Amino acid sequence: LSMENDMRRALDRNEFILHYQPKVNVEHGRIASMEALVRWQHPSMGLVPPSRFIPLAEETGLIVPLGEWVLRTACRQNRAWQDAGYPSMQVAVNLSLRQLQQNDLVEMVERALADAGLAPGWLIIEVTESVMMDDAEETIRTFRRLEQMGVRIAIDDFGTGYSSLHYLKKFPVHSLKIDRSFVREIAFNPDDEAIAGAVISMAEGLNLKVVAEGVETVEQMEVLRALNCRYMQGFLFSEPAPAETFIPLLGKEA
Ligand code: G
Ligand code: G
Ligand code: NA
Ligand code: MN
Repeated sequence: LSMENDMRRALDRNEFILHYQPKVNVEHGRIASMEALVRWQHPSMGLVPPSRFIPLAEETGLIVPLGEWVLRTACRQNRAWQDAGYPSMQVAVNLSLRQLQQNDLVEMVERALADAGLAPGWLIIEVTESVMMDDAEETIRTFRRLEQMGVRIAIDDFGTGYSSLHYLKKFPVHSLKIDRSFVREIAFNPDDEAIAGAVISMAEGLNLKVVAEGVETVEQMEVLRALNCRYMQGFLFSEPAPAETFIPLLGKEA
């Protein structure tokens, strides 16, 4: 309960911050998008990772106002990068099931984009397969409205849930993120290589983009590249870091 109260206060006191982790297009090495990942800058505990507070935020419903703050902040940051003249990048935000169950989610997203002055096509919403399992008809309607608005939808941690293939047919999905558990041993485990290869071929056939998550070594990158994986994310390129960290990396457009 004290943690819950702490979190409520933390929202008012602006103790949450966003880090960003790039997804890189390995064909030319440029950043295709930035994923926003929330952290809690706690006055006494220091930087608290989302694994320590997102589950409680979901249970208590605090994820709704927290998630709105994340979305608004990420959209504003992306607009600021555009205004500063950096090469175009999309911004990705993770959404919990609890947020998708809000009747006004679509309006909330619309307002966040409008207030930031960001066109919907710059926003990617990341959801896990488990989100798609819940009350599928209602969720599909929500996703259709988001997609009609121009927002892009990514399936996070792809391959760790179930019914993935069925839901791929029914949901307006634009990209798949291959879960890091398939990437970790990909350089020496032929099974992981086969699974990643199959996901990439399927995605090509379905016209979906594929992002490999958790790429930490050059060897992993090379195996994935040979499988035609164009987008990668992981410590090899960058850890999640505050927005300012990327200023020297981004380079201005000519
Ligand atoms: O950044 P880190 O690896 O600690 O993230 C751990 C988990 O927290 C990831 O699964 C990530 O998707 C989730 N997460 C990070 N930021 C957010 C957020 O803003 N909203 C939601 N719902 N989940 C987030
Ligand atoms: O579930 P989700 O994909 O949203 O989780 C994102 C989290 O994964 C980030 O918070 C980040 O800390 C972690 N992460 C990102 N890249 C790597 C990586 O290369 N290796 C490992 N082990 N974790 C990573
Ligand atoms: Na994610
Ligand atoms: Mn993921």
